[in-house]
Amino acid sequence: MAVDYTTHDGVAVITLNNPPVNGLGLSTRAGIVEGIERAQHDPAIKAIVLTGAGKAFSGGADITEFNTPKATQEPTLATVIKIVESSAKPVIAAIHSVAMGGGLELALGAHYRIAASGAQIALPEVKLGILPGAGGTQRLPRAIGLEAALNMIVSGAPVMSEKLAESGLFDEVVQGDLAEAALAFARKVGAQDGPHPKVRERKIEHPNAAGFIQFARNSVAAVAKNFPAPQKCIDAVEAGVQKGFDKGLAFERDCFVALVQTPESHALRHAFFGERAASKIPDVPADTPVRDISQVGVIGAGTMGGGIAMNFINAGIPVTLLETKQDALDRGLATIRKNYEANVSKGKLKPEALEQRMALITPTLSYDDLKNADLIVEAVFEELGVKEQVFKRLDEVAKRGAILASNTSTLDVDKIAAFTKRPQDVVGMHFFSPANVMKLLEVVRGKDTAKDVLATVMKLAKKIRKTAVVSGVCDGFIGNRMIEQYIRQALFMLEEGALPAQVDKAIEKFGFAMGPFRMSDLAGNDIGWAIRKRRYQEQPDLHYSKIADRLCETGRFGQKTGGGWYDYKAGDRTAHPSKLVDEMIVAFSKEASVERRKISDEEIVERLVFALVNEGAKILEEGIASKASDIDMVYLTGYGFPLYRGGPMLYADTVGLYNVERAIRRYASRANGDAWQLAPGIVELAAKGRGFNG
Ligand code: 3H9
Repeated sequence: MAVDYTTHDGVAVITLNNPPVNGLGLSTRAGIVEGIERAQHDPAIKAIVLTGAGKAFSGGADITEFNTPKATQEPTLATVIKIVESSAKPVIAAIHSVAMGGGLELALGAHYRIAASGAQIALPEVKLGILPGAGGTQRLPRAIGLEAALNMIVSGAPVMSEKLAESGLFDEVVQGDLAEAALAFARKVGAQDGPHPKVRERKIEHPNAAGFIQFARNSVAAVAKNFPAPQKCIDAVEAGVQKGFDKGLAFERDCFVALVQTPESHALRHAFFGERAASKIPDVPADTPVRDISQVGVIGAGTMGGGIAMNFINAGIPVTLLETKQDALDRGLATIRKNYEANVSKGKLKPEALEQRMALITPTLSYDDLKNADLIVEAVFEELGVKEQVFKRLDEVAKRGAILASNTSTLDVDKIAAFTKRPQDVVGMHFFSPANVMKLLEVVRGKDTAKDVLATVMKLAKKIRKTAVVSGVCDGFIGNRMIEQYIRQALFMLEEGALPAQVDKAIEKFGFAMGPFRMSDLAGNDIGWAIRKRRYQEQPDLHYSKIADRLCETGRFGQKTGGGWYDYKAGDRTAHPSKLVDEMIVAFSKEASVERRKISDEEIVERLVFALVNEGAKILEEGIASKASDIDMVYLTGYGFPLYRGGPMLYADTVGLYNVERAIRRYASRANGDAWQLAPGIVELAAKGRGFNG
C-alpha cells in the first residue's frame, strides 16, 4: 500500500508510504483520496492529518510517470488537491522533512500546515524544465506573497521551514515531536466550526505587482534563451495575479502540458536520473559495505592537489597534505587560503569558517604522517616513473585497508596498482581542474579494484558533492578519450577550410560553453602537443592533422604565452582572431595541397558532436562506461556540453541514430574520412530503431 490510514482518538492520519520519497504516483494519489473519503464517512473523525513516512513528506509528482498514461489517469494530482481542499473536515498537512513540487502543492491544498523545523520546502519543477502544475504558481503567491513565491518558483531552490515560519505558509513550525504536535493541532481545529481556510481564497497583495513581475522577467532573460520554463513560471504567476485563481490555474495547466513535452525538459529529467544512476554500478550491490573515511591524505599541494584537498575540507574531513619541499607546501597552503579568502569576500563563506577550514589541514613533508589516513589521493606529476615511486612508498606507510587513489588523467591505473602489493585497494579518482569547483569525478576502476573500494568512493563523492561516474581503464578514460576525437575533427576542419573563430562560434552557438580552440588556448596548447607526440610513438598510423603542431612550434601555447589560436592582450582573456594564425592555416592547407572549401556551421557541429557520439558508442561496447547516461553525465558536468541537450548520447537519440549513422558514413567517405571508424553499436541500434537510452 502506498498510503496508510490510522485513527487516533478522533483524528485520521493519512500517511504517504511510497518509498523512497513518497512520489505522488497513481497509487499514492488514489490512496489519499480513499483516505479522505473514509474519514468523511466516519462520524468519529473530526480532523485529518496528512503526513509522510520515511525521508520525505513528499518529493512531488512521480517523475517516472511523466509522458505516460498514468500521469493523466484520475485521480490526477489536481483532482486530489481539489478533494483535499473541499473536505468538510479540516485537513492538516504535517511536514516532517522534504515537501517539494507536487508535495508542497498538496500541502497547499490542505486547510492548515505545520512543519518540523529543518524541513526543506521547494517548488523545484523549473529544474526539470517544467513549472509547478498542480496549483503551485497560484497558491504559493497567495500563501507567502508574490516576491518570495516567485523567487522560489523561478529558482527552484529549497528553503528551510523555519525561514518560512512567519511567511503565512505554516500555522506552526515545530521544534519537538511533529506527530504529537499535528494530532494536538488537529484536535484543536477539529473542534472548531468550518468552513476551514483555503489558500486559494487569499488575495495576492503587492504595491507594484506588474513592476516586480517585469523585474523577475529581466532576471531570467539570460537563462530563458535556452530554457523555456522560467518565463512560463512567471507567465503563470502573472495570469493568477491578473485574472484570478481559476483562470491562473487553467493557464498553469496548459503551460505544464506544453513544457513536459519539450526537449529541454526531457534533457533535464535525463540529467536528474542520470546523476542518480551514475552512482549505481551494475555488479556492485547497493548494500555493499563501505569503508570508513574520516581522515584523508593528499599528495601534492599544486593546483590539483590543493583543489582536491579543499573538497574534503569543505565536507569537514581532515586532510594531511604532503609535499616534498617546504616552499611548495607553503605555496600550496597559501593558494588554498587565497581561494577561501575569495569565497569570504564574495559572501559565500563566513569569515570564521575560513580558519576552521584551514585548521583541518595538517601540512607535512613526511610520508609517515599518512599512516592514519583512510584514503590517500595522489596528485603528483603525470609520469609513470613518478607514480611508481609514490605508490611504492604508499604501500609501505599506508595502513591496511586504506584506499590508494591516483588522480591520473592519462596513465594506466592497472600499472599503477601493480606498484603495490594491494591492487584491490587502488582506484583512480580523476578530478577536473579547478578541482574544488568542477562537479565531475571520474572514478577509474582497475581490474583488481575491490567492490567495497568502489562503493566507498562513490559514497564519498556524494559527500563532497561531486557527480561521480565510473570508467574502466583505457587511454583518456571516458571524457578525454572522447574529446580527442572531437579535437581531431576540429583540426581537420581547419585544414579543409575553416578558421578557429568559425569553429568555436558554431559549436558555442550549439551550446557548448567554449569551443575547442578557445578551450585549448585556455588549457595550454602544449598539453595536447605532448599527448600527440606520445600518440605518434604509440600509434604511428593514426592520422592527425599536423596543423596544431605547427602552431606549437611557434611557441603559441595559448593564453599563458599571450597567443595561441587567438591573440590576447596582456591581462585580458578575450580571444581576438589572429591574422597571423589564420594565414598560417591557409598556408598549411596550400602546402598540403588541400583545396580549401567553405565549411558550413552545420557540418562543424555534426563532425564535432558525432565524433563524441561515435567514440562514446565504442566506450559503451567495450564496457568502459556501463550506460549511456554515464557518458552524458561526464559531458554535462565536466566538458561544458549544453545541459538543455542532455549530453552527447541523448542528443544522438534526439537526432535519431539512423541519421547519425548516415552522417558518419558520409563524412567517412570524404577527405580525412579515415578518422571515422563507425561504431558497430550505432549501426545495430539504428537497425532496431532504438537509441542509446532505449
Ligand atoms: C512535480 O511535482 C510536478 C507537479 O508540480 C505537477 C504534477 C502534475 N519522482 O535524490 P535522491 C527518486 S515534478 C520519482 O537520491 P535524496 C530518485 O530518482 C517533481 N522519483 O534522494 C532516487 O531513485 P533511485 C518535483 C524520484 O534523499 C530516489 O528517489 N520534485 C523523485 O538525496 C532517491 O532520490 C522534484 O523535482 C520524484 N519526484 O533527495 C524533487 N524524487 O534510488 C526531486 C526522487 O532509484 N527530488 N526520486 O536512484 C529531489 O530533489 C530529491 O530526490 C529529494 C531527496 C530532495 C526529494
